[in-house]
Amino acid sequence: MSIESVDVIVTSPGRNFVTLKVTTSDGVVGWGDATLNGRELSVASYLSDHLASMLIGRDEDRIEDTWQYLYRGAYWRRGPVTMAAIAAVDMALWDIKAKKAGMPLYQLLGGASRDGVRVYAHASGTDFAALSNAITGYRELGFTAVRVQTGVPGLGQIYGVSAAGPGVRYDYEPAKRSGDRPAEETWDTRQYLNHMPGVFAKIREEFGTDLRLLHDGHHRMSPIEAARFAKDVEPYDLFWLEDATPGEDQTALRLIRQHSTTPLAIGEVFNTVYDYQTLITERLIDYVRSAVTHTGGITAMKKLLDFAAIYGIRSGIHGPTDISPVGMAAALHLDLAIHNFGIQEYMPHNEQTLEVFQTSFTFDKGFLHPGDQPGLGVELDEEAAGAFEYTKAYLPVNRLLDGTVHDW
Ligand code: GCO
Ligand code: MG
Repeated sequence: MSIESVDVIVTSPGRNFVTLKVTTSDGVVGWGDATLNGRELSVASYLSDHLASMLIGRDEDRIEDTWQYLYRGAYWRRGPVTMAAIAAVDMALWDIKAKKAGMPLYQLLGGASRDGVRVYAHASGTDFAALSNAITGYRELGFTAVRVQTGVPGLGQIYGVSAAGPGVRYDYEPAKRSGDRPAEETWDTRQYLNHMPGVFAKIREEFGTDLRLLHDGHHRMSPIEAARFAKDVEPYDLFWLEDATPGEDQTALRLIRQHSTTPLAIGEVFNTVYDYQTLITERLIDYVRSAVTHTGGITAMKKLLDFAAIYGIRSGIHGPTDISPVGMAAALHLDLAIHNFGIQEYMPHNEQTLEVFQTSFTFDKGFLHPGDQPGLGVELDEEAAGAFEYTKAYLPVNRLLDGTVHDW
């Protein structure tokens, strides 16, 4: 048996997705998520213009060999576009292997280590009342963990908060269809640092101490600002503070660790284990945030998480709506199987997306389960996908009050 065809499907059911379809000579189809929010067509071209011809005729069962062939064969190492393309191929081949074995993928990864995958939702609000409503809504749905993001008085639209007012889902994940350039937002870290600890105090006062609270700093603080923030929020027992400071300067986390025991999560913008080497070996983080879709797929993610396990570091796989249901399913199979599972991000996809992707993972009282369909358990409806044309979209650009470009 061999790979007979490789197709790249770009669709936009409310937001852009790139999906790889690999079909074997026996007609077995595997799917892979190749979505890189805001730069989707780069990955689509990498797959269709460069990798597809390399895959035709290869033995679909040789997953590790294919991974090494694509990684080392590129010559140029790493990066989000390359690793998203390799991830899509890897996911599709694992989907095929599990389908041929007649098993859900997690069974090939060692079987279930738990009954379900604890997930966290995104609670946000322009002010505390709206945030409190959102938290209440997610608790009523059974979530035991919520990420909390709120507006900062004096600042307008900022990351993580829906501009559409209370109760409306945060809609920036899909990136903004803002024509030929990104939308711009204004930021001021000092106002944020002075505002947020009081928000956590009010949340703990209103919702008690059981609820797991997560917060995303989204790369916007300097190391010393992040150290202050982590120390200031220590009394509110966060499950994690995410992307407290840009993580590519891995040694910056040493400063935060010197000042606080607030658990730290980093890595959604990383794409190989090498981005984590110091963070993991020096235990500068507590959770690995990469998405299967951006980090070379299931093969690479399993190796990364096994490496992290040696240092007592757990998974916190990235799962916003710009990870497709295929990428989400891949995460859930890994989440169920690995021992050092931490938590899984879960932003439910919109109705249009679920018209295109037929999923079999299920949500029950704050936990997801990937299901027991053979393979990943997600199928793409190509006809439905064809109805949603690609529209260029950008993630926003942030500027400080004086106009300096800043991390968003
Ligand atoms: C998260 C991420 C997202 C990113 C988005 C970019 O924690 O889910 O920070 O909110 O901004 O994935 O495409
Ligand atoms: Mg994040």
